[in-house]
Amino acid sequence: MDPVLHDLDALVVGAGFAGLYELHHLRSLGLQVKIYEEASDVGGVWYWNRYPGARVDSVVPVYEYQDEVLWRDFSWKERYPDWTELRRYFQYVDRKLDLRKDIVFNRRVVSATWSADENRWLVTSQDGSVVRPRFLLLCVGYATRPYIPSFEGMSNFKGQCHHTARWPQEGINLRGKRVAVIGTGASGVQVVQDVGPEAAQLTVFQRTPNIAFPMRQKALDEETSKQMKRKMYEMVFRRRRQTFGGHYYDLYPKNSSEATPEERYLMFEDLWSRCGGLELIAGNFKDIRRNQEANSELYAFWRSKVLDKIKDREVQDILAPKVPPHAVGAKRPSLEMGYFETFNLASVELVDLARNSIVQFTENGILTEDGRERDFDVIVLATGFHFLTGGITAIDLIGTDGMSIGDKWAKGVRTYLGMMSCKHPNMFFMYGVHAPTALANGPSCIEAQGEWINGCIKDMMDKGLTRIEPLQEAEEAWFEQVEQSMSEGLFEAPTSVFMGRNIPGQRSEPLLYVGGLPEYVRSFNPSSVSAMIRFDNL
Ligand code: N01
Repeated sequence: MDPVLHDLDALVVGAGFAGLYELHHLRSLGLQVKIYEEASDVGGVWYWNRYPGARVDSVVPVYEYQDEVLWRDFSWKERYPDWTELRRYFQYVDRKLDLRKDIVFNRRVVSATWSADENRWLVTSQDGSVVRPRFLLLCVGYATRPYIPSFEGMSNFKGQCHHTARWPQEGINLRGKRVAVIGTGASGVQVVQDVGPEAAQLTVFQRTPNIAFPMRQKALDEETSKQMKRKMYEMVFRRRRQTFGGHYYDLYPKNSSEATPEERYLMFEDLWSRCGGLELIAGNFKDIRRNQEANSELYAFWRSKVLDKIKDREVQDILAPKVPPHAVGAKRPSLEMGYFETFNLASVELVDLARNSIVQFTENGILTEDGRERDFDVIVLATGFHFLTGGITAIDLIGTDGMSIGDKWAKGVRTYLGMMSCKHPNMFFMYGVHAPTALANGPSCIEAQGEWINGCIKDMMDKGLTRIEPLQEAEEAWFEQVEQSMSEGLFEAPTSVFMGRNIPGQRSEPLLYVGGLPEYVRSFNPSSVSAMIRFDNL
């Protein structure tokens, strides 16, 4: 055990956007804080996700901290930065705020038990070390624990097989290789469009078509960056808290039902050609995720655009079928740069798993239902994550009732504001379950939550309070809001990650608050907070 860490005020788990924010801000409140990070460097998802083509789908400067000290002298090279740029940014933040001295890398937290005697968490790591912080902050992200389906014969495959979020840090040269990609979510789309042109053969195994929007990437030169900083940065940072998705643009303040078909078409066309990106959904009519008719029109519009990009009729039907796989926005839309055109290359093949499923992995590749075995050098598993809860339930977090959070949530996930759990005092989590998370820009959501959490901690310190914990009624009341927000929208999808349906056998239930960031932040209102939370001075 490290004796210096014995009486830590706060332990933060994870050194991504949320963890670094908490380290910096809690330190400035005078707390003794450390981060434990499983990886060997800062960056969180941007440490782990370094697969070919990995990049963020929020634009500069939305996807960065609002602190001027951090943006004044840092310039991005592209509107949508890739993983190398994001790593450069995290290194910059680390240096600028002198964070590293309080981060222990290569340390994975495995369990934590609340000690009622000490009013502290006893936190154990994989290396056997124990630390006893007053506060425990789980900044583990929402797409942390890779989901790897159990295909028969996986261990027989003699080539390389990697999940996108566990891509070898040294990279893999895929030029001239025979590559398979399983999964066509955001990660799969990015791998396909990046690897397609250089692989000798690329086979894409698709289960559900991806209603991907054009990214409209642009390079940023030094002069443009300077202008943006001078003219819009501060306004954008203020604006992001006011918008549904934490971006600078917002839903159009009119229902599609009040617009004529022509007006709707022109709106879609404008968003498509001028903006692209997530604005196609998050800048669209305010009821686009609620109105089936307008949503179907948007799908038909999207399909007509995408069909123009794909040459082969059969491939068109698989990538952009006439019948929508689900409503537009029921899953988080991915952004693409040449994804659909990649399938026009002679070396790229698409397998529709809905008609021809994977039977097993073999020594040399993959055997499908039609009896065909394809040989591969590398298989890429772009199969997603134990979304929203997986990073937290991976830690054995034992509450005051002796029950782990995993066992509690197995009966139905309950949280308070997506930040606290009853029976888990002095424990906070960020950018995860029951918050706007997957529908909101990361830094916008994290900074809003961080302000609230740090306010609670400061208040406790100022008043000499020892313990904070939400009441069970508070959790039930928040769950009702989560459930209601989702029931109002078109979120039905057979394998919805927002409902936990992407993992076979997992309970299907609302895991995301989809009421938008401003509504979410309004729920932090101090009068409801004091009524719903128990503070103790033991
Ligand atoms: O994961 P996903 P992801 N057999 O769960 C398929 C963020 N992100 O890593 O749709 C065959 O979306 C599954 O099929 P289906 C972003 O929030 C952001 O791509 O369930 N296929 C799906 O196609 C995103 O939402 C960025 O039918 C199987 C895919 O695997 C989140 O991370 C970049 C299967 C999983 O897609 C996760 O995206 C990357 C099976 N047994 C990620 N099981 C940017 O910022 C699953 N699939 C741009």
